[in-house]
Amino acid sequence: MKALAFDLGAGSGRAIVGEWTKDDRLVLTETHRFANEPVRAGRRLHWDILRLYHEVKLGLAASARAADGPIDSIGIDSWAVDFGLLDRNGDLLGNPVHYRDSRTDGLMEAAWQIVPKEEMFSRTGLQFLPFNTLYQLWAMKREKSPLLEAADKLLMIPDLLRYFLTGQTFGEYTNASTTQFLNASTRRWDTELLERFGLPSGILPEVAQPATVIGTLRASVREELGIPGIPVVAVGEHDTASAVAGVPAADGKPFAYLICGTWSLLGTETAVPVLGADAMRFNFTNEGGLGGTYRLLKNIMGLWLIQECKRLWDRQGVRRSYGEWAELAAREKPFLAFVDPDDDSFLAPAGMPAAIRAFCRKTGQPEPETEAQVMRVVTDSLALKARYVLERLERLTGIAYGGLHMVGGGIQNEALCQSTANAIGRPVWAGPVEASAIGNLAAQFMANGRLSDLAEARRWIAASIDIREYEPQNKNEWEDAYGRFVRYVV
Ligand code: LFR
Repeated sequence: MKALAFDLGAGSGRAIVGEWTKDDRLVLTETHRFANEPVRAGRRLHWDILRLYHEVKLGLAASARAADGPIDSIGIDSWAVDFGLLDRNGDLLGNPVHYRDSRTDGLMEAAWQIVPKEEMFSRTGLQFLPFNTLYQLWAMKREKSPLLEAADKLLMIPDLLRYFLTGQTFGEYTNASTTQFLNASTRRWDTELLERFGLPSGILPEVAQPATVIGTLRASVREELGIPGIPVVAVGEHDTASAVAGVPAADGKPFAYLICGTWSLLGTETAVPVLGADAMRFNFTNEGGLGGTYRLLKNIMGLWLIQECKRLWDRQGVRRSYGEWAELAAREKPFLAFVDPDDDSFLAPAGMPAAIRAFCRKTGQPEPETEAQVMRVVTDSLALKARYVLERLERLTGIAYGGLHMVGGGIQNEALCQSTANAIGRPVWAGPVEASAIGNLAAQFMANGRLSDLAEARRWIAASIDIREYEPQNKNEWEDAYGRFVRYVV
C-alpha cells in the first residue's frame, strides 16, 4: 500500500511516497523536490501559488511513474495562516500574500481594542503572532480590498491546492485552528469574533477533520496527467500538526518536542486546550492536532535566522552549504553574545546579519564580526531559547520532561542538536528529518484504516526510523550561559 505526501515548507516543497511494506514498516521515497520562492510584486510579498500547484502536479506525475503499483491516496500539508480567496464562480482572486508581508504591521495591537486580548485568547487559544489570518483579513477590510468584497470562499493554502485537485472546498481543522477565528473548545468557526471586526463569516468553508477522505482527483487533472482517480485525504494539513503526529514518542507517556524548520516549534500534546493567564503571558498556542488532541506549543523564530544569513551571503558571493556554516560556527568561541531569536527585528529584516549585530549593539554586547561568529551566536541563542521555552512549557503542564524529541530538517544541523541537549541539560532524541511528511502519511493510513489511532501510528513510525541520541555536555558552562542569555529575552 502506498500513500503520497506533499509537504510544503516556506523555503521548499517535496513529494514523498510512503510505502507500507510487507513487514509493516514505512519506507520513504522522495519523488520530487522544488523551491518555494516568494515573489515581491507591487506593494506585496506573495506566494507563487500557481507555480506551487504546478510543482504538485509534477510531483504527482513523477510519483505515479516512480511507484511500482498504484498510489492509494494523496495528502497535502503546508505552513499555516495564509490563504486564497475564491469568487462565486470558484476562481482564485489574486495571489495569496506571504505572512511576512508588512500589511499587518501594528494591527494585532489595534485589534485588541475591538476584542480584548484576554477574550481573544480564551476563545481561540491561539498565540499572538502579527500575521495570524485574522489580522491579514482585517488588513484587507481596512483598505477596502475589492478582493475581499468579491470573496465567496476562504481557503487556506493546502485547502486551496486540494481544491485545485478535487474541485471541493473544505477547511481542514488543524490549519483552521491557526486563523485565530476558530473556537479552541468547540472546534468550530468563531463567526461572532469575525463579525466584530466586520469580517464576512459567510466565506468560511465547512471544517473537515484530519484523517478523512474528502475527495478524488478531478477529471481534468486525471486527463492532464494520465493518472487514475486517486482519493485525496484531509491530513493534518498544517505542517506542524503533521510533524507532531510524526514524533516517534512510542511509549504513550507525555513528551516534549521541538520541530526544527524555518520555524522552531516547541511544545507538547494535550487533551484539552490550556487557556489560562500564564499560557497567554508566555504566548503559547493551542493549535488543533490529530485524533482530537491539542498542540500546546510556542513558535521560536527558528532556522529562519540561519536561512536568511545564508541567503544574503550567497548573494554576496560567500557561498557555503548549511553543513559548512554549521562546522565553521562550531569552531568559534561559544557565547560571544546572545540574541533573542524572537525579537521583532528578526521577523522580516532587510539584512539578517546586520539585524543580529544591531541587536548585540543595542544590548551592549560585543558584535559578532565574521560570518562564522554570527552563525555561532544564532546557534547558541536558539539552543538557549529552547530551554527557556521548555521551562515555561513545564510550568504550564506541571510535567517534567525527561528529554526532548527533535524532528524536522533542522536536525541535520548536528551542532544545533548537541547545543540544545547541552542547553536543556537533558538528552535530545533526534529524528525523523521528514516528520511532517511522515505525519501526513500516517494520517492517510489512518483514513484508510491501516492505522487505528495516533498511538499506533507513533509506534509504527518509531519502529521504522532511526533516532539519534545526544547526551548533554559541559553542563556548568551552559548553565552559566543560560543565566546570561535570559537577560536578553524580550
Ligand atoms: C511552520 C509553520 C508554523 C506557523 C508558521 C507560519 O512551518 O507552519 O507552525 O506558525 O509556519 O505559518
